[in-house]
Amino acid sequence: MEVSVLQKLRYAYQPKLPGSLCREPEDISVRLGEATEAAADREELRELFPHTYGKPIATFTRGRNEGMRRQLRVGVILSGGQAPGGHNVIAGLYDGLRRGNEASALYGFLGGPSGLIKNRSRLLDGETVDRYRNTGGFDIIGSGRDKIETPEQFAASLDTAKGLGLNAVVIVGGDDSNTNAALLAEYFEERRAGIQVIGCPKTIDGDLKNGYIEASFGFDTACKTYSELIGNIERDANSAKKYWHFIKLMGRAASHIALECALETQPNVCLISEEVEARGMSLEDIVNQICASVAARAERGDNFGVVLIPEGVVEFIPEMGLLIDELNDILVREGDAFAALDGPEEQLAWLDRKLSGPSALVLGSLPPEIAQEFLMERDPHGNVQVSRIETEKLLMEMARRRLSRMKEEGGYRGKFSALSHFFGYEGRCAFPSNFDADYCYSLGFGAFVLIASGLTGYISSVRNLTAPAPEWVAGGVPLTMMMNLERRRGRIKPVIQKALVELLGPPFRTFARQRDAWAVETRFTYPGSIQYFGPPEICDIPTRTLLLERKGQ
Ligand code: FBP
Repeated sequence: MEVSVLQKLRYAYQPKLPGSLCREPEDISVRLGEATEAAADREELRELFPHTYGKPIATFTRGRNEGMRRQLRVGVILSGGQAPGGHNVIAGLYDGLRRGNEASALYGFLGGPSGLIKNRSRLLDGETVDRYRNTGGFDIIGSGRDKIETPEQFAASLDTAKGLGLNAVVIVGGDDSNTNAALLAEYFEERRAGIQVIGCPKTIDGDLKNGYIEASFGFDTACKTYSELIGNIERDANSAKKYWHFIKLMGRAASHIALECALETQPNVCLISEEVEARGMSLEDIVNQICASVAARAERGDNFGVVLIPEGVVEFIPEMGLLIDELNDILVREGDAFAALDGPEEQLAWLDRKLSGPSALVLGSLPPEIAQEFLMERDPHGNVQVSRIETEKLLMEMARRRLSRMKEEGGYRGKFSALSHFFGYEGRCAFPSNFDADYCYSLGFGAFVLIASGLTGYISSVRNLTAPAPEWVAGGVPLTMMMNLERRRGRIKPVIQKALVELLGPPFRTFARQRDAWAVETRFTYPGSIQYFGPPEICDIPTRTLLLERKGQ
């Protein structure tokens, strides 16, 4: 296999671990705190999780732990979208297991949760793991978005785990996948299967966090990759002085990625979906906001700029959110009738009759190619695939129309030439930054310690992340502690709460204080590329979001 020079050098990188894990395995023990409660809906969750509800928070500390030398068999699943650092979770887990006992074994389930359901796995040996250390991607075993949902799928998962003689399953995923981990842990406990389940917080979207999970892995690297690209575009815009760039950024629901990139690059406009919703902003309000910046800059002779758009924004614009909800309902209820229709025109005409008046109006007002994107297949969790809706093109086109009206009315005298971009997949498999490489390795190693200590229904956690790695605090947080009940696809379900951007939180407030100046002046900043080798102040620096959130505590 040919590898790049960087890949070769990254193989040799030894990720840093929290001090509590830098000991002989039998000297790493677990301190358990008080019993915990769920984030909300406590009584209902206590009933739904009678065997795993309310466990104490676990913190690793120095102390004798004979369990750490046990021979273990563990299976690992990478679930959902790729996020830089997944391979290091596996490397940390593998190294932990083998340091504990040379005879321990790690199986990787292929293609996500379906690997467990369908009994498709491979034994991961040292040589294989070495080929993936400190690299991006999930290709060591692949990933998938299937859910373990039906009684048959739970039973099949148990059969697979028993068949392989597993002591534990580790699920690396976002809020939905860790909800699945909680359900699986409860299912195994109820049946006294003796198989533990541990989760790991993954998602570039950054929305799996709370008082105990400071960040999901992959957010750091993805944001730094996008920020580099945005900075490059800003510099190009400032050099040529002739284009407005409309850049959509990944982040299915929350706008953490857009906000972090804005703090890093100081664009002229950055939409924050949570604010759009809180202020009840319509599509027209958003277009007006963008056009106000374009017109103000044109007055200064600056017919160029950069607009950042979180990909999830469409669902937060009240009239679009309503349209999506109605479409979701109709497509679930009358999916077969819809599928039988002959082509886009017929589909739109059929929907026009089914939708409420306001929603039919919104869908009808969209350019047909964009309207079509709202009808694409939902993901297995029932979510509309926002990464496939070209909001950046929609807003660009609407701004163009609005500006030409403003010109006719004498309110705008500039030139508007615009280009659109979507940065998403470019950032999900980058070589993990040192932060993500260290964080993920620690999460994986921590998952091993939780397993060796006999715990189940926990998510591996590493805290105090803005301090140098030796001062990080590692342990486990009970999954039920992060849960509440929510309506999903018409049914009330236990789920892990998604963390949206807090409009009173330090990252948003820092952005809001400066954005009026950015909208008019050229205050771009150019962060450049991720640095893997060099002084810690450039190589190990966490995201601004994390720094501001930790400072604000
Ligand atoms: P996860 O939450 O599963 O980590 O995935 C996040 C994400 O990258 C979103 O930002 C994006 O909307 C989505 O995945 C794209 O999904 P897909 O890879 O299925 O196209």
